[in-house]
Amino acid sequence: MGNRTFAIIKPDAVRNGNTGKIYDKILKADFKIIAAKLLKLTKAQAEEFYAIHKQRPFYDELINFMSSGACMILALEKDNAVASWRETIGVTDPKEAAEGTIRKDFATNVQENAVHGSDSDENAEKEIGFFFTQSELIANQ
Ligand code: IDP
Ligand code: MG
Repeated sequence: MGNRTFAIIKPDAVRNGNTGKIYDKILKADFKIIAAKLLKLTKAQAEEFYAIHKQRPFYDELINFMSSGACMILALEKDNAVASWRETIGVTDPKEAAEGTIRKDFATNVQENAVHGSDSDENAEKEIGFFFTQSELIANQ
């Protein structure tokens, strides 16, 4: 199991002033933030990041949403990071998400669901590499 994952605090959560509260959840769940940047994605960046969902009916809306405002882009470190972060954020649809998860507490709906989390070690490394250079990752804190 890898010890890094990739997270986004999505535009709905940044817009609603929830960045700080979500940072608190990240740190209380014992993740280290090893890189962070505030970024308004271009449509092209959002399209490439979510290319895997191109065939899904919500793709165009998702691209519009993800490029609609600032995102907080994060690389996180913890043992078993991918699974642990997925557990911390909860399932995609906040109506189904467990109590205390970030999506349960901060998501608006299945699309505007506050945060992203990688779904595998391989994708975590790809996603980190998409947004951060190697020298921006502050390891061994
Ligand atoms: P995940 O973020 O929990 O991994 P995915 O299935 O990978 O969920 O979907 C990526 C993102 O696409 C979701 O986080 C959400 O923003 C959006 N999305 C997923 N399913 C739907 C849907 O049924 N309607 C609208 N948006 C959706
Ligand atoms: Mg996913």
